[in-house]
Amino acid sequence: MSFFSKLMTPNKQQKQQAVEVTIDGPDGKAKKLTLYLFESCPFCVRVLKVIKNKKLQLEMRDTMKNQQYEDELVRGGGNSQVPCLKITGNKDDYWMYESSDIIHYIEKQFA
Ligand SMILES: N[C@@H](CCC(=O)N[C@@H](CS)C(=O)NCC(=O)O)C(=O)O
Repeated sequence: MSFFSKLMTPNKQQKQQAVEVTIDGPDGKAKKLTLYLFESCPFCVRVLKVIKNKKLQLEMRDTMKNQQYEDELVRGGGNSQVPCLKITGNKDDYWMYESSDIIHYIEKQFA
């Protein structure tokens, strides 16, 4: 199993402790998080390490392995750059680019 696959796959203990990744928005409604990424991207690995440390189970979409994910990233976020965190709200989706912004957001939401 590659280092990347290990980061993508929670172990048994982490599965038991895993936090379901929905957060409350300012409107009190849950929001869903989806991470767009691909394996050879070092910025994605930085984000994955934080997700792993926080024991979060996010939906991951590999844009290299699945053209449909690449298309939805470009259509929705306007750019094919990864990592990108999609924050699904009730009305609008927010597409957050930049690994440092994503890490900051996750650290803040799951402190
Ligand atoms: N400053 C960005 C850099 C991200 C970046 O360069 N991602 C590369 C992969 S490692 C990428 O998506 N390149 C393809 C593209 O920009 O369309 C970050 O920290 O997230």
